[in-house]
Amino acid sequence: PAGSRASEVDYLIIGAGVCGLYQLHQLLELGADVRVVDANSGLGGTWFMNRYPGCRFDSESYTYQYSFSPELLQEWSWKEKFSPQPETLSYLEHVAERFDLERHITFEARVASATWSEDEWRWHVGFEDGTVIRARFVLCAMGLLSVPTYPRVAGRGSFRGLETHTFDWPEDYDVTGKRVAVIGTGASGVQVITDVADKVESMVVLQRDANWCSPLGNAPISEDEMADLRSRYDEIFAWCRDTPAGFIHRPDRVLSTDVSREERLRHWEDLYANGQGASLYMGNYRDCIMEWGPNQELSEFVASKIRQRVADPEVAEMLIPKDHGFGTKRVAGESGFYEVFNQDNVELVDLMAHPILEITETGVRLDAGDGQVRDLELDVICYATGFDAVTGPFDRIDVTGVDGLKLKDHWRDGPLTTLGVQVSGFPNMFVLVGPQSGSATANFPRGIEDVVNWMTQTAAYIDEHRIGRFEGRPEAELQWLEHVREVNSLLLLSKTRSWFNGHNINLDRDESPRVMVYLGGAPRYRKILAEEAEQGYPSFVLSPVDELAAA
Ligand code: NA7
Repeated sequence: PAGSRASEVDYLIIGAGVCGLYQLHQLLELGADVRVVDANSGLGGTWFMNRYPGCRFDSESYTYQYSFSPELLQEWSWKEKFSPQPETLSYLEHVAERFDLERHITFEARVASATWSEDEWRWHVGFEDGTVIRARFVLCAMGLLSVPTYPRVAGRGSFRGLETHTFDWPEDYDVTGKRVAVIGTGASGVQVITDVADKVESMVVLQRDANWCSPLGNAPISEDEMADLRSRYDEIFAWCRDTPAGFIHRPDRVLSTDVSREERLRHWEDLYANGQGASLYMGNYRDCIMEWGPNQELSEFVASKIRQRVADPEVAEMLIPKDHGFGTKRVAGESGFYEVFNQDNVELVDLMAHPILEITETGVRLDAGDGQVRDLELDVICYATGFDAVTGPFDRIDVTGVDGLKLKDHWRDGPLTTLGVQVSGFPNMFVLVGPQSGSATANFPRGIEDVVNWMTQTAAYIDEHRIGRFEGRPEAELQWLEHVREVNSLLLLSKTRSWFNGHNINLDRDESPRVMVYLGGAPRYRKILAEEAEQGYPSFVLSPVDELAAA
């Protein structure tokens, strides 16, 4: 029955988001004994939680969907090129209904602990309500960005109005006529700021570092366009499979230095005016995201666009990132973000010059300089301050492996994984979404399909060969770390302060980076995983069930 919590299962998937749902479907197809648990009261993960105004894809909608079912592809219609959150959540609910997935999911079940039993070759998964499920295999699909972070400022929680993270935004809250402060200008901040600007009485945007944005190019999808997309899905997914990040955009083989400056600028003008989604940074000359020189020239081009769009030159300068080049951190998609700052009811405050002193009952107290303070009287404080990314969802669970080893301790100096899919010392725990995995940096459904397909093939192998214990080798972990470091170093993305390199809650702003993501590209990652399976899993130690029985 729905909501049941049987105490034994072969495969326990944590998380009913985009990844967990697909893994559930694939394991059911295999005939496996599988259950999904999720802390939320409904499915959808990221798309269940993030209900802030303006929340939508930065990926083209038709590439951000499952590719496994031709029937599903033919029956679903996307309404916008970059789907808003409500439509995306409806899509995931439709998938769950279509494939009868929901009865295998237990909601409002937050995992508190997971303890490996060497005597049983089972995980004992403990929930916040005290119940325990024993599982042969635990599959982690808790998401990359599911633990929100807040500024460490005095008085947080004491505000009498609405004080919320974008992640927890109350869907039915009406901002019309309200006095709002938004802290943070990453992908989420850019969306919420743009959406509410002309509804609110006033908005103060509190910005630490500026972030680069590129025009999203959103528009409705007509029936004819949808019919054309439907007729080309095979071709579209084949194309996405071949691109480094699983997007429709592919870096140009041509280098920026192979063409004249006039041609470069013409190309960039075209991408800026007519491009879509990530085309300006993923579909550009490849050296723009690999070499500082070309990157700087592209950054100057984008900065010139900001100067054209923002009326007040001082505000324009504040909105131009000075600490990093274009595309060296996650670029936010925007639709009229810069024009917001030309509105009389919007003010931009530089937090580096005017830090937050405290949150008060009535708003935010800022350091106004010269020993003065400035009190912002508000109705809403919105933290668009990001997430304890990638490892945060693991840290929240007390994971204990072989000989009492804690995952937190194993990852103290940064994550270590076997090919991004396991952790040595934690047998039978598979990471579908987590550090150093190809799933983490791709267009999400494309990235997770690779990992889930590998996992499903591995589950079939486990069944066929009666494997009871499956554990990554420590030496393979160190080799993987070296490999990831090496491939990541080719991209400027690995050299900036962002959640890609662990510069979130884990790090002080001056500590050395961590290897959180795999930037070697989806085709390469897929090939590595395929070879691993073909060669009988040389990076792992596999023990048949009979060995446990014999012990
Ligand atoms: P991001 O991209 O991590 O952005 C967080 C923003 O919040 C960014 O502007 C940060 O400034 C700012 N921030 C973080 N901490 C603070 C504090 N303490 N004070 C002031 N400002 C702060 O998160 P998003 O939710 O926007 O996007 C996450 C992902 O979702 C994104 O990459 C997409 O894949 C979808 P900073 O630049 O660090 O100075």
